[in-house]
Amino acid sequence: MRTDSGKSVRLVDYRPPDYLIDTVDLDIKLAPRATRVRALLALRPNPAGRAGAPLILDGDGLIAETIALDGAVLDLAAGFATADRLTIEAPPQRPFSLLVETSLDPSANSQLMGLYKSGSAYCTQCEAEGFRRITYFLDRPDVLSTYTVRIEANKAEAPVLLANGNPLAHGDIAGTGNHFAVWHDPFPKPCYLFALVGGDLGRIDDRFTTRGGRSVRLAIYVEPGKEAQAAYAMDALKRSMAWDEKVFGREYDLDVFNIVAVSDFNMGAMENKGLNIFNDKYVLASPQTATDTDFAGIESVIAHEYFHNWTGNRITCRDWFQLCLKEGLTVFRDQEFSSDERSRTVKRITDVRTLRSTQFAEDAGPLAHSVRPDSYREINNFYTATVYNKGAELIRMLRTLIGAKAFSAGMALYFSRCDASAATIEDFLACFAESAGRDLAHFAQWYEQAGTPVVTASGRRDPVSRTYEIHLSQATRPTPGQPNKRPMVIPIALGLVTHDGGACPLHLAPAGAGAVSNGADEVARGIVVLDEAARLLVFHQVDTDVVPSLMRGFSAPVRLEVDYNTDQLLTLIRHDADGFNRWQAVQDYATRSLLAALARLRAGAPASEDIAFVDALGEVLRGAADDPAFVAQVLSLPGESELMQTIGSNVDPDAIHVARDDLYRQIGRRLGAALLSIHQALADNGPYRPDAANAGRRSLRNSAMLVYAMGEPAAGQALAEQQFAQATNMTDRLAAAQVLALIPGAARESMLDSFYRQFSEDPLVLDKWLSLQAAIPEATTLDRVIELTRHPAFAWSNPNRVRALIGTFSTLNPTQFHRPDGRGYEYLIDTVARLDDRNPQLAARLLAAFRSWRTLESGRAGHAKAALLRLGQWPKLSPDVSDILTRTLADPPGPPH
Ligand code: B3K
Ligand code: ZN
Repeated sequence: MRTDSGKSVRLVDYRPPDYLIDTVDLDIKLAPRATRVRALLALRPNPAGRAGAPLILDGDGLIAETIALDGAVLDLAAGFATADRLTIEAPPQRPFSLLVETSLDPSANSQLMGLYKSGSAYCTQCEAEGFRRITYFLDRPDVLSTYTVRIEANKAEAPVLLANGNPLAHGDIAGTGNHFAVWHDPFPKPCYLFALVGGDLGRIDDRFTTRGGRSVRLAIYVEPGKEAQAAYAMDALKRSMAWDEKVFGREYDLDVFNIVAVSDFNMGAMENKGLNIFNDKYVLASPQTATDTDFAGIESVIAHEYFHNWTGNRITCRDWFQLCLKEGLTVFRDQEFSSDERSRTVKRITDVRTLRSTQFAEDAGPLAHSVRPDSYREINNFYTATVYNKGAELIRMLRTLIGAKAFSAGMALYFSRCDASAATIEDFLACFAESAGRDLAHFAQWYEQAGTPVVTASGRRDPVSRTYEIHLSQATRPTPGQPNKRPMVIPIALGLVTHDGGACPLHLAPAGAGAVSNGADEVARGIVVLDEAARLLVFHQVDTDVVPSLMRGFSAPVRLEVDYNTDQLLTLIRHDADGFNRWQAVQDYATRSLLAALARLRAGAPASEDIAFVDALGEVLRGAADDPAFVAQVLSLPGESELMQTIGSNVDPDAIHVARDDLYRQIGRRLGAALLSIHQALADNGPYRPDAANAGRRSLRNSAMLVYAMGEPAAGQALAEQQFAQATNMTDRLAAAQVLALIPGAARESMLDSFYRQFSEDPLVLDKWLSLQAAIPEATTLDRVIELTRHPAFAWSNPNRVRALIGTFSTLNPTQFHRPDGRGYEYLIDTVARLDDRNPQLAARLLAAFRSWRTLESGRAGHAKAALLRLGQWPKLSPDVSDILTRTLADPPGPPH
């Protein structure tokens, strides 16, 4: 394991590389314990670098066997090649070659970075800094090289040999049992996009003809026997390729596109040029093993990695500070793809739920950072919800601000101007400033300033002047390193909704002195822009009482606070033309009801029913037939983690859980008959299909069952038992299991037994079985989790297993992770410490579950702090864990000055 230097890398220190590497010839002989890597690099001084500078190549745990400069072998005894660097003090100031031979042990690579073995297959992961674990290199994204890769391996052990680009040659090596394959990638790329795979894999094939007539051979490689489970991924790939041509004008550029699914993988997938490597969770699916959510996840990750071919690979990042240039943009692209393939409103709702529960939480705590950070100690810790999900929101806001037409023109300009380069956020924004003819300097602050702005709005109608006034203001709380916040550019999509369901046309008065005026084009599109601390909007010709519907479609990543009364919320729930805001109004109403219940709980006052809220929900339920997937979202109350943030300080997770359960119980009781009839009416008949319409019906049916069971436990249990026994697909089976898991007793244990027996051969399904148990909100769960780590279904070496069990416990089971006795924290700290040696990236991810510890009530906060301090005493921590720990414990930012 690398030790922590404690040093930060800073954006302001960026300098172009002193040397460039034009071509890389790799010759790799795979063997489980001693893989030989021969790298021939064609180097030259970079005209933009410092003349005569030493050449310093990065390494990480390398053992050099031979090094030759321009063919002359250098004496390794001179000590210029250490485990983590190769230094040539005075390299030639003309093109020269460097030959490096290293020897690796893929079987011992438990970090899953560099070249490692997953099961019996060899595979690689190089982003962000894994290539330096294979050979010495300028391991930075602004060094672009053309790669030719020869792989040799025992033919029986690894009949499949893959690398980036197009296949050039392959053949047997007589008398050795070995064979080889040569691959060439004509597109210059940074080394983080390098990949190779060797193994005994099954595959499915297909073809895609691009708009320009290129016939591309597609293949997905999986563990032998699982080929049929890759069909949906292949379908998603072809749809992604067609969509990127249609919507962004992007065509694929190689003769082949290969995807390989492996079971040991630190994240979802990796976009290596022409050879995407996937966590098998995002490839394998069958109706019996995968839920509708899994199918949707596969569709979006397949699309995401494919879309990286242009946003990430053809145009890459100059340095890791620009990570959002590829990630935020590519998330935006995959969100748009899924919106077009499925329901746009429902997709938006689920994306915003994710943003609020992950990114808003990150932004409100010690790990807050800007979308483009300005310093890092360990880059792997910056693959965050802020870079990815908030990064995507910034692209969406940009499109909202400048309009779809200027946005597409800006994208087209970006693709043509920045192709084959390593670009920055400034390069990207310049294209849109040009296409829209606008200065985007103020907008660019979204990339620099961390924290979630709070927008406050209040409205009032004056019947005499027939005007409606909206006072808008914004403020952002301090975040680490940023005590003083500036106002941001916030596009607010809005409408005025009348109580009988009409829409009032928007006649916005010209802005008064000192205010920023709104472009007529924006108002016509229903957009106003708040770019100062406060703004007063005056709408004319408002002849009837209206309710402002603000931030339609969630037009900016902010928290909106509006002083609606319940009548106004009901008007929005009934009549808002914007589906997102109809859903949001229910969420707001529910939050209000839950906060009131919490206040009563704190005051020791008796619980009371919120009949008005439940009846409002009942009204939405009556329209269930029109849009089941939407109604399922309406039935799902704000999550516990979201409520913890809304409360913000002195948080008691148990009280939140009690209040939320109680509201569900009220809904289940009062609307029981309606819920039950929805469950019956939507009973599946016909073969399983994963498309949005079918999935939407299942989602409403299963939400109805869950809420019904909250209100009527005995009848609900019977219903769930029956559904569990009769289910013909995993969506329905797991939904029933989730209901049963909440009810203590023999039925639960027998369900778990039967689930295990049925799927004991399928690790991805057993992950669901582990998660089901880790999420039980009962005091015995921690012991159950500890017990399960000794179960044959569990393995510390596999990130999916660890996340399914420990990740679920620490992030999706708030009452038990935040046990009042602190044992949940102690356990997570022990786990992080034990995993750190083996897989620091995974350990650091788990540790991030502590990010909201300061918002907890003092007893829990004290236990959390003690556990974190104990980890600090550990003799040796990786840079990954040490970085998260230091930031989590740092003093909170002071008030603005
Ligand atoms: N680019 C990769 C993530 C790499 C993470 C490195 N720690 C997957 C993706 O975002 O597409
Ligand atoms: Zn990505």
